[in-house]
Amino acid sequence: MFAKAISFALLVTGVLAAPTCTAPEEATKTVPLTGVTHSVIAGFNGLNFEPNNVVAEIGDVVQWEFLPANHSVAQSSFGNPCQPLADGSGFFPGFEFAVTEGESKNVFQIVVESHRPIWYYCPQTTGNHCQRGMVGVINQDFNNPAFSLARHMELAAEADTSIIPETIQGGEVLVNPNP
Ligand SMILES: *[C@@H]1O[C@H](CO)[C@@H](O)[C@H](O)[C@H]1NC(C)=O
Ligand SMILES: [Cu+2]
Repeated sequence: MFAKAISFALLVTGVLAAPTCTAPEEATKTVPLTGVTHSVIAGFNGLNFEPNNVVAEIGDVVQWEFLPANHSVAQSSFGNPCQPLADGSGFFPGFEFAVTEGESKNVFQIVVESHRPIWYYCPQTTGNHCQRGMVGVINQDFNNPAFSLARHMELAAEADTSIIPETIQGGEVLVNPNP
């Protein structure tokens, strides 16, 4: 009752003006959180994710923050760098981080749920961000040079097209704590 009354009050006062923000407690967390957050800056020094190579434990959060331009982030696979996962899964928060100065008012977070490599790209097709190097990885297999980030970037550079995922899904969009 009480909670309902509160959310109704928030609704009528317009506090929920940013409908894309999911409250943390609403997220489905399948692994216990470690409390560690890895920040990745999209658009740092041009068409880059910085760092583009994150090593994370299960339960760590990876958080993307967005510098000026109109970047996003979408999960891909090692062999197909500039397109979403073939089975329709994978995260993509949409294009809602465009900003002309400072950092975007929102950030995007995922929780790392395994040690398997997670490949991702910026799906901004205007300007071919993916092909030009805007790709990254979480937990690449350092013992397997055939699946390195360097090789992935080569494949990205050769990609004929970059694809904007159709579905917004996965992860969480949150208000940037340090805009
Ligand atoms: C950002 O890019 C997307 C995809 O190209 C586009 O649909 C959207 O209109 C752009 N937003 C702004 C504010 O430029
Ligand atoms: Cu981009």
